[in-house]
Amino acid sequence: MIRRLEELLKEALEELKAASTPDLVLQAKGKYVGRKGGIASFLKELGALPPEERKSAGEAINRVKAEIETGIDRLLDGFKSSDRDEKLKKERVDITLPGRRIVSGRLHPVTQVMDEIEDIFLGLGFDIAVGPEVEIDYYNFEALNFPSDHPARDMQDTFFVGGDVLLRTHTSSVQPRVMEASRPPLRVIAPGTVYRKDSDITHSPMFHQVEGFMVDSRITFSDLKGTLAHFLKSLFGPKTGVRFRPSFFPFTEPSAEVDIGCVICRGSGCRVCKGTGWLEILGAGMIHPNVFRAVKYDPESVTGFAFGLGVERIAMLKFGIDDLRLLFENDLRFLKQF
Ligand code: 2NM
Repeated sequence: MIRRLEELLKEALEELKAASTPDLVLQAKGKYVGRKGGIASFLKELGALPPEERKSAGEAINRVKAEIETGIDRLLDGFKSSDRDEKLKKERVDITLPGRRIVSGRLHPVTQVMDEIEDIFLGLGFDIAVGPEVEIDYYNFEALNFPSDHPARDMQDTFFVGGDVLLRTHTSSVQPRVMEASRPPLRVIAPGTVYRKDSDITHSPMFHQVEGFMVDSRITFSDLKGTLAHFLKSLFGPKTGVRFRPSFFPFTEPSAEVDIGCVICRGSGCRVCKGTGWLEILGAGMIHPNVFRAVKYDPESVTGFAFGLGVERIAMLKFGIDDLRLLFENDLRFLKQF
């Protein structure tokens, strides 16, 4: 029996040596150490042996079985790791490949300037108010003391939606809404989009404004001058010159136009300031008594100032943009520069 066992072992090891795939190894496993394999039939023979031989025969069978199983396990492990090696080789990441660049977006220059203006006024204790872009005649004109024959009311300048409904021509329309809904003291700015039937090299039918006002008892023209000078020096630098010229607006009396020293030539005269050394930057004035009457404030006990500015114009001056249309084309080569 021992001799036959050694023969089985030799045959098994030779077969395993020749097994070139995991399937062939498993086939051999069944044939030699499986439930109906060679080792199993030796175990069946044990019962027929005289009792004194059973122990050593049993030990011999187990030794051969273990040896075959060790061979099988070693081969299967080998297949497994060479499988993995091949997989790793195939899936290897080429770390020399340049990465994909992450492109970050940025804010439109008009938005950047709008944010900066809001920050300055927030720093002065102003609130931010918004109102509808589709507005009624009352808030856009009537409550702001525009006479019925004022040229701004002309069909030629205003987009009418129908009847009394129009696209607001300025964010001043927000001011009577705010005043109606609350009482002084008030410090409010209204940033937003406005619409005018105007389209040429220096006018876009849609543009952006920030308008603001301050109302309390005893607000004076000095408050207007101090506030706006501080605002313009914050926006364009502390050395910026500021001057006030008399002007006219329906909703303010007296009214002023405010200039800054030219940020392009610093006052020596250039194309942008038309040789004057000054740039018109905003309009302002003391709120007209009729505006207060429209919102049921007593013009005898409250006063206030108001101002308005165009954001595109300020963005152009701040960034040195010489063509308004660049702000509306959304050409990434342009927008990337800010
Ligand atoms: C400007 C110029 C002057 C203005 C007036 C008001 C209101 F509603 F309070 F009366 N809001 N904005 C105003 C005054 C706007 O823009 C050039």
